[in-house]
Amino acid sequence: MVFNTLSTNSTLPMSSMVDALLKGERWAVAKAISILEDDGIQAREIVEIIFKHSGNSRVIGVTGPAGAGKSTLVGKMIGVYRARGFRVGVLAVDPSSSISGGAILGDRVRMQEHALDDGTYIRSMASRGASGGISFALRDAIRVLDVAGFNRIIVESVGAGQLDVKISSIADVTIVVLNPQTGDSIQAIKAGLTEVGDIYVVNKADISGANALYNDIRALVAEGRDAVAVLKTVASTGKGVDELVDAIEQSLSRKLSNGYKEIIRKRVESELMDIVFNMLAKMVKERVGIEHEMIERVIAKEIDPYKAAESIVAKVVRYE
Ligand SMILES: Nc1nc2c(ncn2[C@@H]2O[C@H](COP(=O)(O)OP(=O)(O)OP(=O)(O)O)[C@@H](O)[C@H]2O)c(=O)[nH]1
Ligand SMILES: [Mg+2]
Repeated sequence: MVFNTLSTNSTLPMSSMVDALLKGERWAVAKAISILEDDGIQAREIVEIIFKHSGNSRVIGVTGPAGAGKSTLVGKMIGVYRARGFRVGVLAVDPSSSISGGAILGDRVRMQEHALDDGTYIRSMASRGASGGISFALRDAIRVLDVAGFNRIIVESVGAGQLDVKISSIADVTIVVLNPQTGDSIQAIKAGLTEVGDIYVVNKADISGANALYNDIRALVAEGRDAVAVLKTVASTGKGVDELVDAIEQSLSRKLSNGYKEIIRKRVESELMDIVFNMLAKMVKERVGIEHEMIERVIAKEIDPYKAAESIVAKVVRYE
């Protein structure tokens, strides 16, 4: 089944693309991620083939409020990592891109000095339409970059509620970027970002208010958590980015030598749970649907919504 053609307008076999992917060829990376975003049968085939080769790269999540300077910072991180001999993949998760392409363009511009470097691959990802949620395509795109030899993979996402939590469950190290300009920085921290970050970055340290924010964050994250770093950067000039990469690498080695198996176990559990929920949701939608009659019965108060849902679920799932 592995040797199907890639698409109707391409005669290239899947095996050639995967061979090229394992050699780190960019066109194959691009093609594979596009197939994943399309979410068809070929997406499953790619994962089936590459999965056993994956797991060699470390994933760095970069999150925080809009405009914090994440993309600028990631651009500078690429430079530091390249200078240290790493190959860097960047996935910019862009939840708004279905509405506007502006953010994607902005990211490209900010990171474009690396666009011609073979050791760097930058890609914006829109959320996957039909099956809901970016996490499936994102996890698999990380695997694609991983097997293509990008040994540091940076995932940028706007800190907007649930997605932050997802990023921290996918990334090995999570960086929360804040800045003194946006008044929502402390709000963001109070809203739960304190639990997800391994490293907090006060970016735009060149503007006033940076020290106060730095002190606030230190006070907030210090409570009850070990090994959390708080750093200041000026992403636009690169100041502090070497130190940030040091902190990331320290955090990675600490995790790898202490409790990493448990992290992986939890990550696999949460991925399986996501896939199972998604499969069940699809089965309900495609095979059963919600019958008109059932809706009428709920409206008529003949049956409560939970009883109605139970009878629908029972049509799909039979307990063994
Ligand atoms: N003064 C100053 N400006 C910065 C710094 N870093 C980034 N900026 C500016 O802040 C603006 C937003 O930067 P981005 O890198 O696009 O921020 P972002 O967090 O990726 O934004 P979204 O992806 O839209 O959430 C840009 O105009 C940058 O030039 C910094 O350290 N100091
Ligand atoms: Mg950005």
